[in-house]
Amino acid sequence: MTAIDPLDPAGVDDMLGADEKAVRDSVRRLCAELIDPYVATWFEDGDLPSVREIATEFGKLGLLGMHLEGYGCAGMSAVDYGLACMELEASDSGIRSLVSVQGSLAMFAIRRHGSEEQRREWLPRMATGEAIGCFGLTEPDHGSDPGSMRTRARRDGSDWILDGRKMWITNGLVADVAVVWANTEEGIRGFVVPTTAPGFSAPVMKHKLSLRASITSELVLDGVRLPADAAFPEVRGLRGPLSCLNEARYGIVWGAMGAARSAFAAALEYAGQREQFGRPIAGFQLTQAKLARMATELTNGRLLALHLGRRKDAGAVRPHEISMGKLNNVAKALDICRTARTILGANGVSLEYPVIRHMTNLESVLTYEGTEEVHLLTLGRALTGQNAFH
Ligand code: TGC
Ligand code: FAD
Repeated sequence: MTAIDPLDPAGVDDMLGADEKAVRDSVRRLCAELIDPYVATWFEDGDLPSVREIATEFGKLGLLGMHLEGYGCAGMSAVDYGLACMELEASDSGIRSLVSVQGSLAMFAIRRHGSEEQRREWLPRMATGEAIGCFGLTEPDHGSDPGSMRTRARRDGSDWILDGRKMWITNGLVADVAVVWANTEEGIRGFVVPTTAPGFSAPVMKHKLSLRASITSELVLDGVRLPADAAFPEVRGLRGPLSCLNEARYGIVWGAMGAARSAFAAALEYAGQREQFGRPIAGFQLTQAKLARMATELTNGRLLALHLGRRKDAGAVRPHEISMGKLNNVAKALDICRTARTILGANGVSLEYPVIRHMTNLESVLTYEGTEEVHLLTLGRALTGQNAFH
């Protein structure tokens, strides 16, 4: 029998071009050096101590805002960006989050909706990692329903005054710039807020048992005065933030498969080495059934991600397709991690192995960027034409 690559038993890699494989391999190499030796400790400590150094190294490789054009961004394809997300999340979902929030949320918002001055001021520094961004949409009382947000921006002469609170904001404490969405007399608008602005603070959120190698904060806006040109000039309404979420959700479609691949690889290796009843547990039919199902779902998930990536590069992908991808791939990644955990027995709950870390991280990934229910209803709305939200 010909030997197969157990991490790619159906040859999905054959659908990638040489340049795409080179992008993937360079991200994989950087993560192996910069993240993998340390990430379990960061997770255990509930911190990301070297976030600035990581951002700078990612910037050197062109990973920050890598699918954006101009202003120092790498201008890579959606598939390249997806492959990068998969490698980053194979290291840790928190590391992919750092890059998602920077590139797909904060930078994308400024690139798509910002004025020329806002782009020139922030994007080149964000692309190198010198400046870190965050994206404030969720509030304590408004998560799935951001349209009801209470954060408010009012005029004072030509200035804006922002008051309100955002919650669960990735990178908040370490950010140099926050893209904040607030209600105004003209509906929801986006604001570019330097985090040094008086009245702005970002108290860190503690007690997370998921995504621990990631900094999560509240954003407190207490009479933050901004000049007239701090607002995104054109975009009004939820369309603004949701256009950014499409980008980040797309990255998660790939990223989740990275976390799942890492858990699968750990389980496969463990099953080959661990002996019970005088033989490797990989020889038991029930273990093989688990591994076969995991490999099949990994393959399905990667195919869906690649399909959506090719459609995104062709300008054809629609939001409900991204909902389908996030819905499927995060749920399947969680299943894979949970099954991997059982194969490792008691070792499955130890941070000596990556499995429980990925599994608990994915609980956050299931909820953020639209919960499973939000994506089910978004897909349901597209299928039936009936809006179940309102
Ligand atoms: P709805 O009436 O559906 O839409 C309002 C306006 O938005 C437009 N729209 C979209 N535009 C672009 N992309 C999309 N995916 C869009 N979906 C809707 C829509 O056409 C409409 O435009 P217009 O011009 O007609 O006004 O709004 P709704 O209030 O019914 O809400 C729909 C719903 C529930 C799907 C939406 O609110 C939603 O997606 N909620 C989930 C919120 C969410 O995902 N929050 C994520 C916060 S950020 C985060 O989690 C970062 S995690 C860190 C990391 O990524 O690592
Ligand atoms: P809720 O909206 O209160 O939902 C609670 C439950 O009710 C869920 O199961 C939900 O699906 C369900 N539900 C709600 N509405 C319906 C409905 N109509 N039908 C059926 N069920 C429904 N946000 C940001 O803005 N920026 C960030 O950087 C960011 N980073 C995050 C990092 C982490 C680690 C986490 C955990 C979250 C982060 N978030 C961020 C917030 C995240 O986007 C929200 O948690 C998410 O949108 C869900 O909102 P919620 O937690 O308020 O839950």
